[in-house]
Amino acid sequence: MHPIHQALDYAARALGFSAVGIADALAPQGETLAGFIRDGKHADMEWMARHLPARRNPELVLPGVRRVIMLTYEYPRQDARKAAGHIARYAQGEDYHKLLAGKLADLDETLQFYGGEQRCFTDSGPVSERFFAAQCGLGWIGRNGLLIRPRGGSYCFLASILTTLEIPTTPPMANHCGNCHRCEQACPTAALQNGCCDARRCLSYWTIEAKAPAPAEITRLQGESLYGCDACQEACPWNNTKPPRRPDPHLLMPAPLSAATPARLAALNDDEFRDFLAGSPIRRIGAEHLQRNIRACQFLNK
Ligand code: B12
Ligand code: SF4
Ligand code: SF4
Repeated sequence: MHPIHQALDYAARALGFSAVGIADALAPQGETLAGFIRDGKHADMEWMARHLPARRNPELVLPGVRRVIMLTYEYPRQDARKAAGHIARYAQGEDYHKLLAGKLADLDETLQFYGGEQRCFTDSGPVSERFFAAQCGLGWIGRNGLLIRPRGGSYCFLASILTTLEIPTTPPMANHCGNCHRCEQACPTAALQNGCCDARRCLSYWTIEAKAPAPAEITRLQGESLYGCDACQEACPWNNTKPPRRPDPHLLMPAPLSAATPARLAALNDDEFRDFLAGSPIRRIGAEHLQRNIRACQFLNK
């Protein structure tokens, strides 16, 4: 292993990351993302169209960039609210953007020591995180569109560090989906086609990102999704393999949230909502959107 890769790997694992890979920043990304936007599959997330030039050319994000260092960080697999409305596993605990930003800043310092200039992101910038994660062999892109690891499955965050350092790259891995189509079959809204999720049909989009209320065609399929959706991950056999390390306790759901009934959550006014969900990624959707999601959960309204 190259000495910089070795130092990075050591530091990253000490900070709780489960894997590190190194991709060529200028590897051709193909037309998948441009086609996704051209077909309107990004729904009203117009920032995706704005980010397209930078996504396709990381030089616009960091001039002189040579590598994209990709990292995985485990989140919990258990569903802490089983019968009280589903909250996506990634969002059960503290806001991962904040949790990982400090850790990435530490890795940035390590790389500065070797003379590198860096920009760090986790779901927070114009970087094709799944593409680079697959490119450097952290896993493959499954039919649910997510990065799947042979040891660990898909329940992990991806984080990226663009760097000017020219560290040797790590090779991609073969796709192991085979003839399996379980994720497509499990998706309640038929949002998955050809390994890509159409945001216009995805419950994660409608319960988290959408500004407008979901159409009746979607809400009638919403089931128990209060915030996000994990159906295409729950169905994946690779999520039954042993995770590479224990999830960070900061990402576990706090007891008051796991105990809160939908009626209690729906009754929170704006101020109470902000207090109750302080530190949680759920906070950013606001009380009104959560109330809308709760009203649409037929299973909770029986
Ligand atoms: C926009 C977005 C969404 C949107 C749109 C979903 C979508 N279709 O991508 C919505 C809100 C619906 C969403 C939902 C979810 N998301 Co999201 N999302 C993103 C975000 C910000 C951008 C993704 C994007 O650009 N999508 C458009 C597709 C076309 O582009 P792409 O994902 O980069 O895919 C590339 C590769 O697939 C590649 N590719 C595919 N096939 C081929 C073939 C060839 C030959 C080549 C060359 C390339 C190629 O090309 C694409 C372009 O680079 C990323 C963070 C990031 N910056 O990457 C997180 C991210 C993908 N989301 C994440 C998560 C966890 C989720 C949810 C599971 C959350 C939940 N539980 O509710 C769901 C899962 C939905 C699903 N099945 O995809 C994680 C995924 C972690 C993982 N293990 O893969 C990410 C990486 C955030 C993070 N940093 O951890 N998400
Ligand atoms: S997150 Fe839910 S709605 Fe979206 S693609 Fe996966 S299963 Fe379908
Ligand atoms: S459920 Fe099957 S097809 Fe879907 S991502 Fe997992 S292995 Fe691939």
